[in-house]
Amino acid sequence: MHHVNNSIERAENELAENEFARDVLAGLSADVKTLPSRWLYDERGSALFEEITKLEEYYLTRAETSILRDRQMDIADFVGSGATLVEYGAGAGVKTELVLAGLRDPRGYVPIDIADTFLAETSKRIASRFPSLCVRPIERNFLDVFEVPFDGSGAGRTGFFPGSTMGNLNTTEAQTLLTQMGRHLGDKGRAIIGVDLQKNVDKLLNAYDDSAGVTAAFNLNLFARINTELGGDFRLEQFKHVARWNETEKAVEMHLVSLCDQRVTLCEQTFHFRASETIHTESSRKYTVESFKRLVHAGGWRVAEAWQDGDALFGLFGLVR
Ligand code: AVI
Repeated sequence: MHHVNNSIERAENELAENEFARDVLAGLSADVKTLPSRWLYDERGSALFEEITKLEEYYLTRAETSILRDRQMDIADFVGSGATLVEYGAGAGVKTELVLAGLRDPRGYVPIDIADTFLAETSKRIASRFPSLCVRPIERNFLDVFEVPFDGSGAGRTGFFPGSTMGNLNTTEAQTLLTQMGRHLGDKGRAIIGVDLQKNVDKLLNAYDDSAGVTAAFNLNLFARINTELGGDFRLEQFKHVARWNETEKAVEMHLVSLCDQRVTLCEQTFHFRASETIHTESSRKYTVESFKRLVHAGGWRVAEAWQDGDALFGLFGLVR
């Protein structure tokens, strides 16, 4: 049995690696080079992101946490009693505990995450803190299409998608997710989504190019990962992290800029980088209350509540169908 499990695990790893290789080869072959941001989160990338959330310049996590604290009772009223919380991209689940602690008689918690270690740890911690809660983890990429097997009537299902991760999705991905959430949570379903708000561009750019260089390390780690996992020969010191504001997209973009004319080989293919050429690695879209309303409307939802922190940096929205 152990032997079978090991080979299934190996096959799964190979599949995931191929997907990574496919994305990297396609992204670096394009005229305008890009790499999908989801590959930023290997073990080191996830640890660096954790560090980012504690930086002075990265106000997002603090602002959202303050809303969850200050509005704990309003959130509980919005969700209602006897609810099941379905979390999309659960991660470490710290914010979840704040929500669950405020809810009246919560019945279930369904964390959905592709990172199995996070998922197992979070599920265990939450189950021991809230012993009466039925915890049912689902190991999936929340952008895939899948079903959520619910117990009972399905009353009181509430989706939870904090952290402004919505901002990292392009419009099609965001619509697909909102539609899928509608299907999972039902006609009476509700959702709580946190997104970063538009503001002074310097403040935005500082949050994505901190003085300690943690975000730069987070971005450059993508090349380190390609070197380790795909046998690449990127010289990290020949690239530089840059954060840019894209006014049309209303997004902060992370790029890696080539500091000289150079070639990089991986998976037996060679790629040419001109001096100053950039590789786009992530977009973080920023919303206004109005633009967020339009986004969710197109995905079959309506904004019923709009909460903000005291400095109006971050928005937490309560959605109904
Ligand atoms: C995970 N996500 C919401 C972060 C963001 O703000 O877009 C990722 C990040 N990238 C650079 N710093 C943080």
